[in-house]
Amino acid sequence: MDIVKDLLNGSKLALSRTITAIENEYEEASSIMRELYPHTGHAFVLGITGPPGAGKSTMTDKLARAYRNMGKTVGIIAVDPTSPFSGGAILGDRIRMNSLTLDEGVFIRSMGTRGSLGGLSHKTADAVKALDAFGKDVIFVETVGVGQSEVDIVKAADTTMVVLIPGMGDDIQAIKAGILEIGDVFAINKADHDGADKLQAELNMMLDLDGEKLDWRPPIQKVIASQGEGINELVALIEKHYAHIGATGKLAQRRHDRTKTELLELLKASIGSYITKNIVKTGRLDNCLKDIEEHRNDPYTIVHQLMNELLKQ
Ligand SMILES: Nc1nc2c(ncn2[C@@H]2O[C@H](COP(=O)(O)OP(=O)(O)O)[C@@H](O)[C@H]2O)c(=O)[nH]1
Ligand SMILES: [Mg+2]
Repeated sequence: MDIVKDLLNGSKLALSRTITAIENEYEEASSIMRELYPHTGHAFVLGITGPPGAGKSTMTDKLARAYRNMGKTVGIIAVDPTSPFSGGAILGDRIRMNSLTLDEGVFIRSMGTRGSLGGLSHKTADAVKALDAFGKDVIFVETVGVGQSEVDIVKAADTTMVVLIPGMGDDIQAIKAGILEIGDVFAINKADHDGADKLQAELNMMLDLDGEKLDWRPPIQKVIASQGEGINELVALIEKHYAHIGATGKLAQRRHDRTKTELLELLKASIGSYITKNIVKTGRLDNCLKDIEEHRNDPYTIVHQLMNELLKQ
């Protein structure tokens, strides 16, 4: 396909169109992904999550610049499950990441909600693959972390950074359930505000209680993203984690698990669309239902028959 050839040759327009196709579930998206797949698997994917307004975009901007200074190319996907906007620009993020828009080595894309959240995490994963095939060295996936479904979005990441801010009070208990488990590195942003040390102490206590990650105790870094303070230290911790999972085989394991989940989900989606197309839309489901309701047949026999037909195809 021409679009794939162009993307692999470095066309930002082709990359942009590919992500649009993924986002809108255009027919061609799966053929594009098929051809891109052999070119993926090179990028380091960093997930960035945390409550709204924590400074994730500000931090992404600073981190991206730090990686650019290290000579790496950067792709950024800002996913906002709460935003109706998609297809290009969430204005606030654009402004926050202003310094990057003129840099040829940076590609920024926002994705908003369209369809289910589960769909969004699958689309995010494909968008990451497109950026990977395009040749980006580092890919940031920024998303609001408030619920489990949003957390699924950052599962596409090799390393996940959780951004917290002081003044959340008792909310820290609520956060514990959701995003504490997924953090490989913690950033306490807005350290210019009161309460950063208190939050750090609380967080340290919680992380010490968490026995699961024995071979990696997630470090905590205080940051003032708006002033670029603590950013280099944060990069060092992120790189340290990446090196750690590489050396211990955890990176391979994470990618293996991710591929497995993806494969299963694709398979389920494919069977689901077979059912929609051949059984629901043709009116067969309604006919079967009628047979069941009038006791000419039962659900078990019908499912057995339909499955046999599907398997013969
Ligand atoms: N005081 C202070 N404000 C910050 C800091 N980092 C970001 N902000 C501000 O916090 C607001 C939200 O930032 P944004 O990056 O959009 O947060 P996001 O919703 O997590 O992406 C913006 O007005 C930023 O300028 C910081 O370190 N200190
Ligand atoms: Mg943001």
